[in-house]
Amino acid sequence: MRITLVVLAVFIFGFGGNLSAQTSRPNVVLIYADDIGYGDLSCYGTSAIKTPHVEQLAQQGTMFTSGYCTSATCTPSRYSMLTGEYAFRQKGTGILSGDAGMIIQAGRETLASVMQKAGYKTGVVGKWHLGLGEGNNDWNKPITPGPAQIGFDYSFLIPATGDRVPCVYMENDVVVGLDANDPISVDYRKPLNDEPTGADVPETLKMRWSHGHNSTIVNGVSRIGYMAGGQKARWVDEDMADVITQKAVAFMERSADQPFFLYFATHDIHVPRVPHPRFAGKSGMGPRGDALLQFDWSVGQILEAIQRMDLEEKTLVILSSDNGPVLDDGYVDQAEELLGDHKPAGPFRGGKYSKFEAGTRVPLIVSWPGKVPASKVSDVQFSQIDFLASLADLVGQSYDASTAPDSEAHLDALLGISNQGREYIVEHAGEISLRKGSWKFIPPSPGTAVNKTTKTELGNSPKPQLYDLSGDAGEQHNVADEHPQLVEEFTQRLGQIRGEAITTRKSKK
Ligand code: NG6
Ligand code: CA
Repeated sequence: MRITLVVLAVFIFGFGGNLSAQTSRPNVVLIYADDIGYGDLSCYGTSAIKTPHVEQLAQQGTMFTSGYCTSATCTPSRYSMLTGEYAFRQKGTGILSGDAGMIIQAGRETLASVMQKAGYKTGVVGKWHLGLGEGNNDWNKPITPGPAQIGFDYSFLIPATGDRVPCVYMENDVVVGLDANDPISVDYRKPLNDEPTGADVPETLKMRWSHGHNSTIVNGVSRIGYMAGGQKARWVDEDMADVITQKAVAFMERSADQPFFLYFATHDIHVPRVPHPRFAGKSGMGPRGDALLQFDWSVGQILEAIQRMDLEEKTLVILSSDNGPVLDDGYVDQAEELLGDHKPAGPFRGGKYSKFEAGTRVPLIVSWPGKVPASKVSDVQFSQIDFLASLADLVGQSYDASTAPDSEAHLDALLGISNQGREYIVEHAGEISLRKGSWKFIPPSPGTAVNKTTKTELGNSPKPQLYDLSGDAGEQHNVADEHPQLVEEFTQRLGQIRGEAITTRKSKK
């Protein structure tokens, strides 16, 4: 009877391929950091901070020097990575508030749905920031659509960001720790009660805000947006890395008998940086450095669990970040004052929000013992937009390319065995810029050159900018005037890439 049911289940639901092929498919663990810059990890050359577990990953695998996220901020980066469509093609894919509806349409093909169709158990743990439900949600009820509608079997989420309300976890569509006697409400326009806010009583806060972040106070830290109720459900920032790391490990343990895909999106090192007392004060660089140590610990826990389950040779681990680094992103945490010689952006210019390289050139490390070369440094151009097509290739799964128009399969590049990557890297920060080989082109863009609050050099200029990264990684010498033909070529190519947007939109109807 049982066997008949299993056979029936295989027949009805399918496993997306033959079973023997599947057993050779590795688990895939995508560790996705928040706001970690190219220069922030010790394997990328900093000596100011030690991140031994990430270093271990780099030693057992390949480390990329030209790995890119698609966007210089979180929501568009994650949207592109999961859908295989550049976020700039769709309105409403900018940084989302905590009560936004889900911006990836239910039922749409995503990196997760591709893996799920291939027979993988799929889970997302950590920062979401892609909206949930239809928006303006009732947080006291199950909220759909959510991750389950775009291919994740399991989810444990920080709904938006650590600095945005609601400051609660969600497990499979439901807030963890709901209490009918203390219902949760959320509002992004006006206070919900007369509790003092961060703006009213900054002197009482655990960590003061520097810009924005002056609304509801949760765990002694004021946030963006207002929330009331849900006292028992509110998270404790100091425990966040422990909580989500444990959930990620538990998901792997539960899923160890079949291939699994885990998207583990850490909160570190986004603001507010409030690491556990085990890490607080340990880096000598203040909370930002301490959060890096905490991130490294999380990575160590994931690697240890894989080892404990004896899955090392059956698991592909990818580590990257959603955008470049920022020091003051809205809280007074001495990130700048205690930086010393450390260069979060490595040799690059700009950072989070920027069109310069540091906006999107991020750490990228890939490991799969026996398959991915160990201790290798690869300079192949690789963008996270290509995870979807490349991993589909890995697991032998077809996908709906019409909704993932920008994802190209570059599996061998991702596995560190080919130097053939994508031709153009599209770097999105308001506008899109292009990198091809040693050239970096930023089209004329309105807007201020430097963000007043974060002090990031944004890369905006009324003139076209062209940099030769081979001798000028720091984008200091604009050679656009000396290469009018290249400027013309890049301008045309940019137009084409933008134009494909219009074609894509039309063809979808
Ligand atoms: C900005 C926030 C910043 C951060 C960012 C999103 C202010 C003043 N600044 O609007 O603190 O939350 O949004 O970061 O509110 S991201 O990594 O999720 O894109
Ligand atoms: Ca981010």
